Amino acid sequence: MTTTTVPPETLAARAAYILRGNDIGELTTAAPQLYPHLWSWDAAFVAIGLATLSVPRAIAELRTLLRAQWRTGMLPHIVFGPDAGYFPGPDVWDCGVADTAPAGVRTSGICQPPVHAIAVRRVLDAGRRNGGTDRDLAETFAAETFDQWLAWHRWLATARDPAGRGLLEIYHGWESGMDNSPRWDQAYAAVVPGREMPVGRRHDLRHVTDAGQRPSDAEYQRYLWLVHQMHEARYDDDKVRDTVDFRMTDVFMSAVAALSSEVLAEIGDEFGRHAEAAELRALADRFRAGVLSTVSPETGLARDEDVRSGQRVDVPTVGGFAPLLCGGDERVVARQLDLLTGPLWCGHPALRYAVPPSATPELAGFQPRTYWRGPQWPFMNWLVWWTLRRRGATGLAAGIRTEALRQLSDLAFGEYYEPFTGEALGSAHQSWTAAVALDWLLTAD
Ligand code: 9WN
Repeated sequence: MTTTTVPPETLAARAAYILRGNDIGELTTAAPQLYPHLWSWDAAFVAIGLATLSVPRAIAELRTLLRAQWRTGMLPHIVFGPDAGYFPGPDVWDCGVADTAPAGVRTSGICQPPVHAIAVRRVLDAGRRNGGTDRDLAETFAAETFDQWLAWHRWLATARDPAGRGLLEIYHGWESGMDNSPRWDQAYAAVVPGREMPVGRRHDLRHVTDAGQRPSDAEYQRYLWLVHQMHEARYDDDKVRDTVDFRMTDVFMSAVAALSSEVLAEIGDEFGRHAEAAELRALADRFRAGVLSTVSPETGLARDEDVRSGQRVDVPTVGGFAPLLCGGDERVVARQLDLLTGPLWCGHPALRYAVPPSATPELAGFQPRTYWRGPQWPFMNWLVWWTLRRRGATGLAAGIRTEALRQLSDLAFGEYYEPFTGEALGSAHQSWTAAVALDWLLTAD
């Protein structure tokens, strides 16, 4: 059945064309102009989309990310390609000051949510479905790289959850992938740059139709100050934790870690890595318990915490749906499903498409055109769809898929969308947007 206003084959062909166009060899840029490099969690979704076209190419994308793995196990949030057009670029990050940075590749010094095991699962499934060489390549890839993904999860569990609370800490809003979400406003308000930061070097504002779609210069002052502080600490995990002015637990990242640890455990079992699979399941339990411990009895949403003050953040953003991703308590999940479909979220009467906005339209300070302060993000729709299906909520998942594809039928493949009008915003031809469309349209299960 056609679920879009353009034929699905047109949408798929266009999405494939965009991914191909953003492919610069060993990496697919997150977007052609705004983001001319590889971003960690984008690369996972990109690989999921690429797997529908070419299993070897999907594997190559993930291998590029893995080549940039730090000796600690961290997967960096950016792997820089040859293009100079992004700020802050490799000169600002200057990761050579760190003892543990990888050799021969330029990266940033922070991380992003660990969605990668889902990509490995999807690539493996695609290879097995196709059979022949694709199966061999995908199985070899999963077996060969298992230890690297495991190292990544172990690093998160130790460096980012030092007290074993089941809640991952982040030291920059960029690490959440939801850079200027209202989730972080309180924390950023307390970040006072010690000197003027070079925001004049920003490239991003040249690539959007109006500056209001991006974070402000005042926000960038703080973003750059935190990078400066991490650089001063030589990106040493312990030193960064003790010195940086932003130290938050991130419930959404913790839920992603629980989900991915569970997925990686399944892969481990398939390849006879039973001890490691058990370790990963224990991690999944730990992160799940951590996320559930933050759920507000009043709102039903999970809450981040300022580690220094112990203060919880009661701001209704999509991050609060962390328990939907990781599960663990049927009553909490049932309440979240009601919330998600209700009038504050996907069922809000003014939404053009019934997919989750990045913040509820009822939030004071909701901004429908600004980045993580209101717009809907297609990759997020895919992640919610995938986890809902995994948890058996197939009807609801199908509804999200239908609405998300309708939203993409303008063929712009926007970075994010204005929730009331459906206008594509931010970058056009965003890779992970094209990738999730391909997966929805070309993968049968
Ligand atoms: C900073 C690439 C990335 C995404 C993030 C999104 C945005 C970068 C930026 O773009 O962040 O990392 O410059 O705004 O917030 O989720 O991975 O698409």
